[in-house]
Amino acid sequence: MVPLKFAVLGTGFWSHFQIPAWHEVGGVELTAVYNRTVSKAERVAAKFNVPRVYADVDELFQKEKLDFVDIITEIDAHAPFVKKAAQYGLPVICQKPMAPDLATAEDMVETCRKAGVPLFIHENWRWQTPVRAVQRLLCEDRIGRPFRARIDMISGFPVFDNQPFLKTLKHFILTDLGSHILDVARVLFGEASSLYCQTRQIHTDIQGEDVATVMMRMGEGTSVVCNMAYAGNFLEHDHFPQTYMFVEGERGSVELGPDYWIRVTTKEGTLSKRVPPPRFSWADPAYDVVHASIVPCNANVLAALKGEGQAETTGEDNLKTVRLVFRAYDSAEKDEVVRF
Ligand code: 89Y
Repeated sequence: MVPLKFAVLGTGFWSHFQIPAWHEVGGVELTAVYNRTVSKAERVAAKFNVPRVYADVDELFQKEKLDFVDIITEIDAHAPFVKKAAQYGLPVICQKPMAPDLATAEDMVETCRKAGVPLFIHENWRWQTPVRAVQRLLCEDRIGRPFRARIDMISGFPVFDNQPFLKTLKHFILTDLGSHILDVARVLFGEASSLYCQTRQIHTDIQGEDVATVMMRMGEGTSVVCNMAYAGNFLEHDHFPQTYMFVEGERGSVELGPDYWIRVTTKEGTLSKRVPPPRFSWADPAYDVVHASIVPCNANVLAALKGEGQAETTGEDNLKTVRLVFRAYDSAEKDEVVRF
């Protein structure tokens, strides 16, 4: 099978994992990279043997024969580059969060729809090994209908060290982490019919909120509370970036705890199982479970690009997550429940 040719726009922190994850999946050939600061693109090209480097996106689109483009730039560049890809009729993958606000995200999806160009969002959290394991348990109806759930991603890890731009975001934790956690909530419990959110800012040297609590009624009525924090404080079970969960169902409960332990409790007792992610040599050990999830996320999008199935995280699907993120800001600002 001829590999699909693609280019990467944006060669920051995330590209160092996204690119080897593509190589892990296989069936693709990275022919060019672009970055505004071209020396950064040159470094990434040398590291991953990419033949061509560009400092001009139009020149890249005109000269390269591509099957798709993968956008891993800063958030504000997502919309202009997605629209440019649509102009060139090129299928496009865009990193989460899709856009800095809801209207821009809606416009991106509409532009691609009108141009007949497939748009996929690189939303990888739902592809984490432990998240898929919880999803399977719920699908197998092991604990009966879930009536309440808690999803926690709370850490003192200095996320700003590797991603300094996060400090400058006016909207921080809900866009950066909420995009993932609210997406996982949708995958496990269905769409939200109501939402209430409170936010806090604990760091004094950042622009946005670093703590968010979101409560939603989801699917057939499950109450879901998502606790998120990057407050920079000290916690006993701080295993960044592991997500913990507790799901109560009519016949039992599921707990996803530290170190990827899942406990399923029913009238038969408690069954424990460890569900660690695969370890890849190119992944940063401090981000293992997240970096490992890039591989199945890319594989799912690639299958859709090859016409072998429907991708989970299309632009249309991700718009539902983006809506939750920005309605959460509305709710926090007005201290009001939002109904969908
Ligand atoms: O940017 C975020 C992501 O997508 O995964 C973890 C992270 O690096 C910090 O929240």
